[in-house]
Amino acid sequence: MNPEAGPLRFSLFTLFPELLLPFTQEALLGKAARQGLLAFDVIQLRDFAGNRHHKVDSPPAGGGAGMVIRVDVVERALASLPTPPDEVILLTPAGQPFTQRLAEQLSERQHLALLCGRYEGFDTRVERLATREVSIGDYVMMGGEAAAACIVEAVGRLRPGVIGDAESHRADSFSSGLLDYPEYTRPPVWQDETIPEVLLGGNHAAIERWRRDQALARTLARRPDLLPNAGLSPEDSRTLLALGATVEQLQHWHAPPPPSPKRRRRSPSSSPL
Ligand code: 6GU
Repeated sequence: MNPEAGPLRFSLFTLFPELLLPFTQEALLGKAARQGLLAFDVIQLRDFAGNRHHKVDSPPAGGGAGMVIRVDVVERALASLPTPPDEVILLTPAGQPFTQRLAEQLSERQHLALLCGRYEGFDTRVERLATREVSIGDYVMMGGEAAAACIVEAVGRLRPGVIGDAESHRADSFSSGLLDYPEYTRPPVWQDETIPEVLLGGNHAAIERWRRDQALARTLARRPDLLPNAGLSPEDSRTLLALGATVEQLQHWHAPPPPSPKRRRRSPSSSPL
């Protein structure tokens, strides 16, 4: 990526700016903003209510509980940006799952707008103002702010210079598609648990192989669903067999992943929604 392109800008639209400000001001994201690597605007949706009471919501058409955020408010809020963003991301549990792959794609953009809902949600016509809808997992939260914080954290750290070399190396280790290997530091013995000999021996090739094997063992035990996309080498396969994986499982993990629903061709008989 071209660092001349300037900072990655996040425009975060919310009814609760105080929830998001710390993520944009503290720790590594705050430092990156001060260095000009990232830029944040936290924008109060209420400022675009267009009425004296700053009211952004109305009861749902057709009746029912709760309140719904008006589409015209969101339209005016987005129109207030000096330039149109590359993406307008609507945060909703009904969105596409947020993954490391999507984080990588978003980190290549220059300007991302994120829309955080509250209450019963947005008028569905807000979808027409969005380039995509994103969910951070299969559970329901009371608003999109925590999801926006997750996205800013995962995307921001992928921009050059935002995290140090050490962490950047670890990032590669997750991007490998496996869970991370375990780390140890002083003291050498704690509650009868010692640091593995290999880590104290200074044989860097042996340490590298041990870490790969640990990553494979943890992924096999905790998240076997990640293995089909992990790009396993023949040596990895031997390790997994030794760890108790079956030949059938290995064949499954080496099979090319199924086509994504978007790319699969619709058969003439399959009916649309
Ligand atoms: Cl993006 N918003 C809300 N309210 N709940 C969620 C979510 C988003 N992603 C998972 N659960």
